[in-house]
Amino acid sequence: MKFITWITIMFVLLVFAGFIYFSGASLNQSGSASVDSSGTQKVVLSMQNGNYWPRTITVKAGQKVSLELDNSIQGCYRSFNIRDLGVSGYSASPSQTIDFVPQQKGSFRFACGMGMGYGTIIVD
Ligand SMILES: [Cu+2]
Repeated sequence: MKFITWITIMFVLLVFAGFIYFSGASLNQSGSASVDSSGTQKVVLSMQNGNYWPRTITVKAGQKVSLELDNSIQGCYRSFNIRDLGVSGYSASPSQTIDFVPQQKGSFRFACGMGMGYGTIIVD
């Protein structure tokens, strides 16, 4: 085989390995809230592979959380519940955020209205 063929094969393998590495990394990434000037923790959820993404969000206790469900989220997934924190809301559009102040530290399950979409919120 010609040298140039080997170079091409190596290059393709490298790009492929890089793709696997980075797609894996982004799937494992968990969402942290960004905090605005008023101290509100902003979290944006979207939809990926039939569930919320990111699947794990981390917030601080005692500080307001403003949760946005972006345009990729449809139907029943727009109702958002964290039962153990007493949060139950419906967002008709992304601008209608679900706001709450998590007081209790711990790891809690969040879910849509019927429980098909779910994830974990870590309050610390
Ligand atoms: Cu649902």
